[in-house]
Amino acid sequence: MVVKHIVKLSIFLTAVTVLSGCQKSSPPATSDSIEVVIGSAAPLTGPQSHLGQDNANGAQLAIDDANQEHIVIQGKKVHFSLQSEDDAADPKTGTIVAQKFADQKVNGVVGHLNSGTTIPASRIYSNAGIVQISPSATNPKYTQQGFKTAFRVMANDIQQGRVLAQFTSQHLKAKRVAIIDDATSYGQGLADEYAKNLTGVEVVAREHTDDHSTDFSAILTRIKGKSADVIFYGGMDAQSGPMVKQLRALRDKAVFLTGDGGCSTEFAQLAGDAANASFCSLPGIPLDKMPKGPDFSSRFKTKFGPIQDYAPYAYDAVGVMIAAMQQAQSTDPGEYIKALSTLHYNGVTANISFDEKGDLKDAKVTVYEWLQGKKTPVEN
Ligand code: ABU
Repeated sequence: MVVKHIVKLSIFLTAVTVLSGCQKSSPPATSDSIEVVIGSAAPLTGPQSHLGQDNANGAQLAIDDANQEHIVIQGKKVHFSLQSEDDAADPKTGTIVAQKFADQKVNGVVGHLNSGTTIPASRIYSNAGIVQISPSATNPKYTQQGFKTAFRVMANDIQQGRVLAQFTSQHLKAKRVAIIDDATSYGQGLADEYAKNLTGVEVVAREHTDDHSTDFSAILTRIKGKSADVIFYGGMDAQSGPMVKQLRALRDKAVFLTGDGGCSTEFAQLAGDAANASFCSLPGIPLDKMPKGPDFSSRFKTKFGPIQDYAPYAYDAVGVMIAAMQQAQSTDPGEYIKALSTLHYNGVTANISFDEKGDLKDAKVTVYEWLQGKKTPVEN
């Protein structure tokens, strides 16, 4: 009998844990306190899990900072917590996570990491009236759908593609370019923008892979015969790292160039020496040139280790969301969204304000060169 009760209790507790899906270390809201839950959606499993965890860590640091400020809204103490969910970089899983956040009525969402998940999830957040700020999705379509709830805190791929194309002709002086992409919203979208903006440069090959492959020898062998000056890759670091390594193993000397998804610490780890003298772009200006950048870097590294790519943007996405709540004196997305749309927020990555679509105003893009395992901004 006792065993039966214990089993029942255990099943009940498991069900509660699965349904809530997060650790609840925070105190419950009382009449003089408010509990605010911010959702973070990113891949926490699979080849991009290091990037997803980087986003979640950046968001968590912002939550911790906000709790230390002892923020009061409408006379009530506010406690913030992060609910971090795994969308596996998969569009369908992304919509399941979004629906879960919508059902829970979270106060806002920072995410998703990938354009391929962010775009389908954005309709669900829009229907639920939940503010969504992506710290990393750069496909322009995300903010072109007319959803008032959709914001992003970095340059989009129209801007990034243009900068990379100009860099190809003006800095690299390339005449022949081969383009590979991973057939995702981000990778293919960026490759298309890049190709569209090339002037005086011939595209000698256009190839596609996917965001799970690691063997590119067939593609690279085909490309080698085309004598390209530059190989551009639209995709993520789990592919760009092995790709540049395999390129050098084939003794192809073409310059390797990629966008933000391939510009992470993990890229250099995966590529090893082959990363040397390759180039990539990142939205924004270098962190150490921003007034709050060095302090963020040092605090983040102490707590979580090296920054992969997007942690500072996730930190800013949470920061600007909380600043809007403070300005509106409301944690209700339907109320603070008006403040968010007009706010000027001094972030770690940029002075953040949004245009009418929810894109970052005056967004910058920087091109970096990898030298001895470190990325260094290229002066144009
Ligand atoms: N911005 C590159 C990685 C995320 C994405 O847009 O899919």
